[in-house]
Amino acid sequence: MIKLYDLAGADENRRFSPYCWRAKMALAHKGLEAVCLPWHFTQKEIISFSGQERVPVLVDGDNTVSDSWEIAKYLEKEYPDTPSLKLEAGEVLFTKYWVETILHPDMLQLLIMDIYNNLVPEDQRYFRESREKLFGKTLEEVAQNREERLPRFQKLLTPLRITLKKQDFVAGETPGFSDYIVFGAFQWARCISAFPLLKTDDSIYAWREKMLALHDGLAQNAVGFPV
Ligand SMILES: N[C@@H](CCC(=O)N[C@@H](CS)C(=O)NCC(=O)O)C(=O)O
Repeated sequence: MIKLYDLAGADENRRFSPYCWRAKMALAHKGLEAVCLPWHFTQKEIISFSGQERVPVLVDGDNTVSDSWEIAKYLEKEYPDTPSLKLEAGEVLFTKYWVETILHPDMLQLLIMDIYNNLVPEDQRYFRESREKLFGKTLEEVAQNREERLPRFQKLLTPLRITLKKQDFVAGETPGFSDYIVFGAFQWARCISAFPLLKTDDSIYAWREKMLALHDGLAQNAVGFPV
């Protein structure tokens, strides 16, 4: 059975990493079963065999693959007879870097206290120290007045919003890895925070509903907040 090391909160069933969600959705897309092992930020030694310190880490027989993008490429190569993640479209890379450099950093600032509040105590210490260093201010300062920053975040989503008015999925008529990349961000929010990021009449909200329902409601059924 494939194993996936998956970031967990103080509640071991709260699995909120956007990158791990990419991998879990990709596995489900291909109909591959995997056991998702809970992992905490500070349990670096548990994944040291992978030669790096982040999750997701996938273990498939003798093969160990870390990094969600490498995992997607690995699954395409090793399981060619399963539904494609449509990685060959060059735009997937654009989606990846847009999400990682624009969407995630903004979202992190909106969610930062919710993330902190849902971690085990050792991870709280680590998260506070590492993220306060990153931002040059306290977590509380980063989180201040988030309601006021929501319109800016909404504006950031405009290209995605228009695209999803014109087509069902980011990848076109059917979902692909680019959908999982974007969805990972929204599922991160949904698993960790009750703060609503999307309005119900938004095309992104409608798309997220479809994504939640995919693969027998894999993401819908995850521990989180139904916002
Ligand atoms: N480029 C990696 C990024 C993975 C990543 O940053 N994972 C986070 C969890 S969301 C992590 O393990 N962080 C460990 C840390 O901050 O120490 C990927 O695409 O998988």
